[in-house]
Amino acid sequence: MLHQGSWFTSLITLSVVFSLSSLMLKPEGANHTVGDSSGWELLTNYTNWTQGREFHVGDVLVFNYNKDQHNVMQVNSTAYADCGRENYISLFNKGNDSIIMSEVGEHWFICGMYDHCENGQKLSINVTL
Ligand SMILES: [Cu+2]
Repeated sequence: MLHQGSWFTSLITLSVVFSLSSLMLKPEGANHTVGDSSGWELLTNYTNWTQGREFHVGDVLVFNYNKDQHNVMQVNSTAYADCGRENYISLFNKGNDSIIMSEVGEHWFICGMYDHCENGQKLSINVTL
């Protein structure tokens, strides 16, 4: 006859196993490689690139670029509009930067090198739940 304590132990073990498997089944955020194979550079129109895409909280933006030529500045709407480089929110400059979208709303990115932003190297996306 099974001791009552063992029953509880089995139940707890089962529930732990189920919780772990539901965690593993939880869908992860999507990866979006900015500019696809072109990456983050001067000749891509990033407004076109965002067309037909959905960005959700938990998704990851991947910026691939030559770090001697470009960087990624997360900025506010004003800095996005006038390419202001002084008051950026975050600066990324590794050349292969993964940025997790943790908040709902508009997110703005510019290149802070040379006059790249003025020449159109900027990205604005709307992140939803
Ligand atoms: Cu650039």
